[in-house]
Amino acid sequence: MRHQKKGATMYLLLVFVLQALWVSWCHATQHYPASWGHYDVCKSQVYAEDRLAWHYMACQPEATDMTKYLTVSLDPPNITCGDPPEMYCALENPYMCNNECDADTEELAHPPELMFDSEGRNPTTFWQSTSWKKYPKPLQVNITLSWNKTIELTDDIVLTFESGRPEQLVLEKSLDYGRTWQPYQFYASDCLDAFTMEPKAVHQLNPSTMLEIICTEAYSTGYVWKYDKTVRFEIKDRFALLAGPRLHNMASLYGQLDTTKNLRDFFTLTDLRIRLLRPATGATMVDENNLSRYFYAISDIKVQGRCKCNLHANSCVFDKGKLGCECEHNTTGPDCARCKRHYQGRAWSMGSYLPIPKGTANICILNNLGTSVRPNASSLGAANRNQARVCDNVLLRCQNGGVCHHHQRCQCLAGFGGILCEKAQCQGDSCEDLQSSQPSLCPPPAAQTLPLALLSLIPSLLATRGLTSL
Ligand SMILES: *[C@@H]1O[C@H](CO)[C@@H](O)[C@H](O)[C@H]1NC(C)=O
Ligand SMILES: *[C@@H]1O[C@H](CO)[C@@H](O)[C@H](O)[C@H]1NC(C)=O
Ligand SMILES: *[C@@H]1O[C@H](CO)[C@@H](O)[C@H](O)[C@H]1NC(C)=O
Ligand SMILES: *[C@@H]1O[C@H](CO)[C@@H](O)[C@H](O)[C@H]1NC(C)=O
Ligand SMILES: *[C@@H]1O[C@H](CO)[C@@H](O)[C@H](O)[C@H]1NC(C)=O
Ligand SMILES: *[C@@H]1O[C@H](CO)[C@@H](O)[C@H](O)[C@H]1NC(C)=O
Ligand SMILES: [Ca+2]
Repeated sequence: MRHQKKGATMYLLLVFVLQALWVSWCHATQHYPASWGHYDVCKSQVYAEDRLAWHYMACQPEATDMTKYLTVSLDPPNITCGDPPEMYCALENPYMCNNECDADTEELAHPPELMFDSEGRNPTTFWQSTSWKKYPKPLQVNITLSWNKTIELTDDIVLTFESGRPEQLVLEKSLDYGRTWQPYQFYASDCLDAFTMEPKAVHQLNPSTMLEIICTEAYSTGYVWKYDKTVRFEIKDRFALLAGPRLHNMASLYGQLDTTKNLRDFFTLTDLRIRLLRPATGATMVDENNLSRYFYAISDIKVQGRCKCNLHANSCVFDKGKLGCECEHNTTGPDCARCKRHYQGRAWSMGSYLPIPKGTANICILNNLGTSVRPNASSLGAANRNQARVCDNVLLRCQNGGVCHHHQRCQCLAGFGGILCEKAQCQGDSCEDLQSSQPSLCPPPAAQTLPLALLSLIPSLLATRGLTSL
């Protein structure tokens, strides 16, 4: 008996320790949701009916630091300081002029590459523009970052300024390799004055307005710049609108990503552009006698993301200066956005995040028309056009995680029905449960912060064990 009691205490302790470890692990991974789910494997071998078979899953490359793979260009091209050499003064003190820029001296040059080198060095390294010599003509600079590949953002974009943060700037993005541009976010010390927009913050948005383009005054405020030098584009706060404050309900976000093209596109881009429109001036009046106080300097740009491979690849390689997905599931193309030749037995579709946690691969299948009739692209297109499309995985998607098959029917997840899986097959309270309860391995945030809640888990765990061995 004594022995058993000791065993029970040890067991309780072990459970407690394991729980604590598990909770802190969940806590850590939720703070850094770098790997957004369990989509790291594209296929695995399984035994089915006594033989080995491949099992395919949705997969995506790991999120990583995307600044290693970009090319940067400046407009105007000669806007970098140091040619000819120039002395700069501090914004807050026109008599403190010890910042020299000289493009021909390595220690005094400030080329664009210094926005992407690894920080942690002291003093910091930074790109710097010429000063506002031509005031009142605007001092405007475009910094364009190009990947020549569609990528998906997974974390906040963070710009760190060495100078004061600009009074006006716009972050723009392109989805078509720089042909067209859309604003991502406006930043100003006075949004109404600069862009005739009401100032807003991301936390004022809700799930139905989460893709709204806003103007924020949170990153341009006058004199506090010495202490906070960053300008952010808040990706995670937008995710949180769907996935909850600690991103604990990623299933909800995945469900929306699967079914809503706009949402996927919002976080997708090929190029980013930082349009610097007006430098920090500190005071309301620009000191025309000392324009060496006004310039832009950026020490670091952070862009975390991954190659967009349409859930058909778990790796993306950088080869000869070019990013490309290593496509699986018999797909091909830089984004795995096509079926391979001879694998066009059904229309291509992207993989699906649902059901959690492995998703659906939606692989391309062999042409099932006989080998004598090799269908070419146009014949396939015609065949598809002749049939009425019930669903389409790109445009008209099945709802609630359903998967479109042959454009003819939606295969719904358990608990949903209807042509587009739009109907929840449940009644009353259980219906709410089905739609809102998402399988999550991690305890809700409340349980993470309350050790009492944790302790209350243990008796129930012990009770189950009690049945078997105590
Ligand atoms: C940059 O080049 C343009 C012409 O391409 C010229 O008008 C301008 O003065 C130059 N600016 C500087 C700072 O050299
Ligand atoms: C203005 O800038 C020059 C350098 O361009 C500097 O020598 C001078 O001290 C600055 N301050 C004032 C008040 O002129
Ligand atoms: C910067 O880019 C915008 C479009 O995104 C363009 O209208 C503008 O002419 C570019 N150049 C400068 C110097 O602002
Ligand atoms: C972008 O990638 C394509 C191949 O996908 C290549 O042909 C083109 O030269 C690249 N463009 C640049 C500017 O690197
Ligand atoms: C294409 O798919 C088939 C299964 O449909 C698989 O056996 C084959 O290995 C795949 N080919 C490639 C190159 O992935
Ligand atoms: C494609 O196939 C159709 C019939 O299946 C044929 O009429 C057409 O000429 C083919 N096109 C090409 C480019 O091979
Ligand atoms: Ca740097």
